[in-house]
Amino acid sequence: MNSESFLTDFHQVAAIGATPANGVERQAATPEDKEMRDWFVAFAEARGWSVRVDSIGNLFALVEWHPDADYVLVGSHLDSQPRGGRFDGAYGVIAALHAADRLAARVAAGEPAPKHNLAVVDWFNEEGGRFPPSIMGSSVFAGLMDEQEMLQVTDLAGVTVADALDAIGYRGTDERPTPVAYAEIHIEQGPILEREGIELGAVDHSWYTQKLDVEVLGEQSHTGATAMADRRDALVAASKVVVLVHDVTQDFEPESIVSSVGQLTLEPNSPIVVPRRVHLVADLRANRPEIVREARALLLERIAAVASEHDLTIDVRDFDVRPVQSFPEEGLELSEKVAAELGIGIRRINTMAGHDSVAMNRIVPALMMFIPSIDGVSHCEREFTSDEQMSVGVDALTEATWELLQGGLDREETGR
Ligand code: HGY
Ligand code: MN
Ligand code: MN
Repeated sequence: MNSESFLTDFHQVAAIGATPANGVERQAATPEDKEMRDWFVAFAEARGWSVRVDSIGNLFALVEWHPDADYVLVGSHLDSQPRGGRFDGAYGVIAALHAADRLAARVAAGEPAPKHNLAVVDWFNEEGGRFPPSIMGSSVFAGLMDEQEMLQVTDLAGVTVADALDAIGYRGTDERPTPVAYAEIHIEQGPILEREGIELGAVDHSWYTQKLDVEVLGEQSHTGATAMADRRDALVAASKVVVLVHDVTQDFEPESIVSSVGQLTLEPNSPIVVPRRVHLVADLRANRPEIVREARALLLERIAAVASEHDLTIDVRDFDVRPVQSFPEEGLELSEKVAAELGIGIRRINTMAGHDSVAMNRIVPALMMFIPSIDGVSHCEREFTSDEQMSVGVDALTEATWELLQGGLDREETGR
């Protein structure tokens, strides 16, 4: 198998949910997500691989050499952010399918069958744009989130995860493949590999991450007939909270913490009514947990001052808290060995973005690799990685997966 067939598939799939400026709109459990999943199923079935869908919508293609062996899982996610990039997640799933194709052909051509079976996975709702929190399907699979609770999460239109999965026909009942190890390749979504001219990243740690769910409760009144002193304007207070979330990063070392408010809803959202309620979500991340915890404490203090200044209530709730994940040393060394054998450059690198590997590393040894992002941008239509860079990644993922299939990250090897 050469990279041509991977590249043909990647560029063909990029047309699904394509937006005018080369991005994609494929939010979780939308018709476009269904189209991506149908493509995944067709790829697997054309090769005689069996397909399973579990009860939170995770989708698996099984390459089985032994009837009762357990599985190395390899994959990523096919859902995207609104008007997102065509590489985030989809690259890792298509690369995993092609790695599996190459390895199945290698065994069919006479190579002894490996110790474990292989399962390629498309994790449901990694992005968490339509249905927060993110990394949902793999976190339910790993037992980190409650499935029944996640099935009842609703989008802004009040549609539940359960109904949305039913609507696209991907709310399954199949048994989950038993994992022994996990591998994922993904675009870096940052500037380091491109800046240093290095083809691969071996992900060693993930950043500490949490969300703040903020509800600002003021009082509705007439924008034209209410004296300024009598207003309890939820949007003015919420706007100050948004700026506080941004400015708190200035209390710390540059680039040691990142924060944003990415979602805000307003009620009643009428041009001549003083807003009574604003709901917003803040995202806080740092390379060390204590930085996020300190920023959170500063924000709670400052938000309380805004509430009293405007005589209204502001409730703040922690959610989607993700501890730092350290990926096993054996996996990092395995990636470095594969890179050396392929003659490609590699360096160890943190991930600031969350990934399904962060959930999977909680239950089995996980290995994550990055390929460069041009200009380091992601979650936007400008997201880009070249064919050459993607092809190098497919080669590396293929060989790393082959090592895992031989038992390269089995527990006795990693002592976990
Ligand atoms: O949460 C994340 O960082 C991922 O992009 N969903
Ligand atoms: Mn992703
Ligand atoms: Mn993403």
